[in-house]
Order: sequence, then structure tokens, then C-alpha cells
Amino acid sequence: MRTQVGIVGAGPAGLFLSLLLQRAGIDCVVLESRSRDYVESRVRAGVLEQGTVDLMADLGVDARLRRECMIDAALDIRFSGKLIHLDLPGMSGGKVAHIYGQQEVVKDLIAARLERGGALLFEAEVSRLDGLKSGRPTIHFTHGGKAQMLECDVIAGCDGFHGVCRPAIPADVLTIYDREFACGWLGVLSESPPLAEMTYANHDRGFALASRRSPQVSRLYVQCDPDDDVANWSDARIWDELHIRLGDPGRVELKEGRIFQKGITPVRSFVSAPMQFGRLFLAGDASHIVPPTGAKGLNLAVADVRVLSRALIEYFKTGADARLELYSDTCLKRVWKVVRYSTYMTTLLHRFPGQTAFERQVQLAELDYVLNSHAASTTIAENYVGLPYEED
Ligand code: RFL
Ligand code: PHB
Repeated sequence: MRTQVGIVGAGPAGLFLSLLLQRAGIDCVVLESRSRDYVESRVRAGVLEQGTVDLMADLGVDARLRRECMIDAALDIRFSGKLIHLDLPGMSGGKVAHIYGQQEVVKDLIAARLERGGALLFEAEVSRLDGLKSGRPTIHFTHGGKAQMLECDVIAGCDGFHGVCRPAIPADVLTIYDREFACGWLGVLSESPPLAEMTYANHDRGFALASRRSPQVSRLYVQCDPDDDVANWSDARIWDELHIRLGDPGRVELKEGRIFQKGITPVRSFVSAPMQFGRLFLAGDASHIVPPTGAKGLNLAVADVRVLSRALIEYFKTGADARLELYSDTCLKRVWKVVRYSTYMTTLLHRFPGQTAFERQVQLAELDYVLNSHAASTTIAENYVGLPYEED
């Protein structure tokens, strides 16, 4: 098998890239280790920046999003009985965020890719890459029980944090920047009407977040130990913590409902640079992850593949590789700004084990500052809705 761009992974990064290249007439093949059903039901993100929504519109895959998404026009932060209320359009020149589950985005992208006749193989597990420094890099994978090879001009490593593409780059070429926060997030989906606004809370017992997926479905998170087990979290315990941390002791504001999905995710930042080695280009979680507190991982994956698709289109149409050579530097500028914002929000909102009384007072002072400072609260609002794409 041969193609121009071999794409490893059918998450948001790989799927968006495949549609952008397909539209430009560039041949690509997407290889995904999991089944279609598995990737379509993997519950993760929910907050889409305007740029992500605009890209879906540009690709003609936004019809269901327009019908089903929820508009996020405000963000609340609760602490010590006080409320920071951010009017997002008012503070960001009219921008809002859209709430639409990542698995819904993935379903829409897969449907479009297949309808448009693009190659997308599920249960195709990539085991190794070679020839990355040659003109003919090759992907080795297993599909239908058979070992196969895909020869490419370029490989796009969109295979997430635990994939095989980043480790295919010699370790001495990469610089790894890593920060683990000593906490995790227990996330649940519940059949219960959500709070009216996206609500983050910093409480003495730890962080909590009330988000949503639809008028009938809430997406709720509580800070937990990163090594905790969901088995330790009965539904009753989750509701108790949510009511306390969100400041709803009378249990009247936050409606309870059947919890039908539970999972724990670590809170961590990781950046591996550069994002390119020879003919391999990494995008999305394969190259960087950010703590969920900023709601940016998916949006950053989209920002990467916008840059990569432009560079690849120019390369395949004209032979010029100047943009491709700048790919890593261009993306990392945004990556570090998003790491900065996600780190700030994480530090602002969590209770960390071993946090000293001094550190706690500084944290509360910071929250009080945001409450009373237009500049500080605007900083959060403009990052939350999404920074402009600098390369435009
Ligand atoms: P993905 O989605 O992990 O996709 C990678 C794909 O590659 C496949 N794969 C392989 N395929 C073939 N061969 C192999 N050897 C392979 N190894 C792996 C995998 O099966 C998978 O299908 O990476 P991508 O495309 O870079 O997308 C990144 C996003 O998924 C991620 O950043 C976000 O989910 C992060 N995130 C959030 N991002 C936001 O923008 N807004 C949010 O509100 C938000 N909330 C979240 C989040 C992530 C969370 N968790 C669970 C980590 C909330 C949570 C709780
Ligand atoms: C979500 O709706 O899943 C969500 C919202 C805000 C975040 C992270 C996740 O910061």
C-alpha cells in the first residue's frame, strides 16, 4: 500500500487532518487501532473554541453541532462563598465557547470521512515506523490478522499520548517538559439537568466542576487522588462531594440523577519538542497534553492540524517545504501559551496535598483579585474562548 500522508490515529487530530487533506485532493490513509464503536463512545472533552467550531463549519461537518450544541456565554468560579462571574462575549469581543461532546465531534468526522470515500481503517494497529529520515517512510501495522505496510511521503503521528509515533523519534533528539500535579479528576455523566453556567469551584475539600452535555445531561468532575480507583467513589459519595464543593449544602441547586459513566484522569502537563523528525510530524496529544482545567486538549490538537494541513498542502502542490520546516516552531508557540493558561487555572483552582497555609492564602488572594480586577478576569475569559490563531 502507498499513500501521500499516512495518518496514525483516528482521534480529533487525525480525523480533522484527513478531511483537510482530502478536500485539497491529497491522498491519505488513517489507521486506527480501536474499533469504530470504541472511538465513537470514548467520553472526554466538551468545550470547543470558536476556531474549532469554525473549522467544522469550513469542512461542512457542523450540521448536527448547530442543532445539538449548547452555547457557553458565561463562566463562573465559586470560592469561599463568593462568585466570579465572567461574561465571555462581553470580555472577549463577542466570542463564546460551544459545548458539544468530543465523541460527537468524532462521530461527525468519521461519518464525513467515510461518506467522502476516504480511507479509514479501524482495528488497524500500528506497531512501528521506519525510514523517517528517508523519502519513503513506512508504517507497519496489523489489520484483519495480517501484518501490512503502508509506504508514505509523510507520516502524521496523531496517535495520542500512549501511541507509537513519539517513541519512534530517537530520545536524544527530544526535549521533554513534564509536570505532574498531585491530583486527578473523577469525571461522571449524569442524567440530570445541568447548572445554567459552566461552574468551577475551589473549596477547602478540593476542586469541583459542573459542566453539561445537553439540557438533560450533566458532566461533573471532582478532584481526587491521581491513583484513586473509581470503585472507591459510590454515587452517594460523588453527590455529597459535589454539593459541598459547589456550595450547595441544602442539595437544592444541583439536581441528582442516574450516573451512567465514571472515569479518572490524571492532571498533567507534558510537552515533547520538536514536533517533527524527518518525515514524521506529531500533532495533538501525541506531542503534548495539558491539564483538563483549561479545556484545551482537543482545541490544541485542532490548532496543530490546521498548521500541518496548510504546510502539507503547500508542499504537495508546489514542492516548497518552508512551512513544513517551521511546523514545530509555529505550533509550539500556541502550545506553550495554552500550557501557561492551563497551569494557571490548575494552580488557581485545586487544593494540593502539602499546600502550606501561606500558599493557600496566596491562592485565595489570587481568586479575590480575579473577582475584583477587570484585567485579571478578562485574561481568563479570552483564554477560555480561545486565543486568536497567530499564523492567520
Ligand atoms: P486522541 O483522542 O487520544 O486520539 C489518538 C488516537 O490514536 C489511536 N492510537 C493508535 N492507532 C493506531 N495504532 C496505534 N499504535 C495507536 N495508538 C493510539 C487511539 O486509539 C486514538 O483513537 O488524541 P488527539 O486526536 O490528539 O486528541 C486529543 C484529545 O482527545 C484530548 O486532548 C482531549 O480529550 C483533552 N480534553 C479536553 N480537551 C478540550 O479541548 N476541551 C475539554 O473540555 C477537554 N476536557 C479532556 C477533557 C480530556 C479528558 N481526559 C479523559 C483525558 C476532559 C477529560 C476528562
Ligand atoms: C467538560 O465539559 O468536559 C469540561 C469542561 C471544562 C473543563 C474540562 C472539561 O475545564
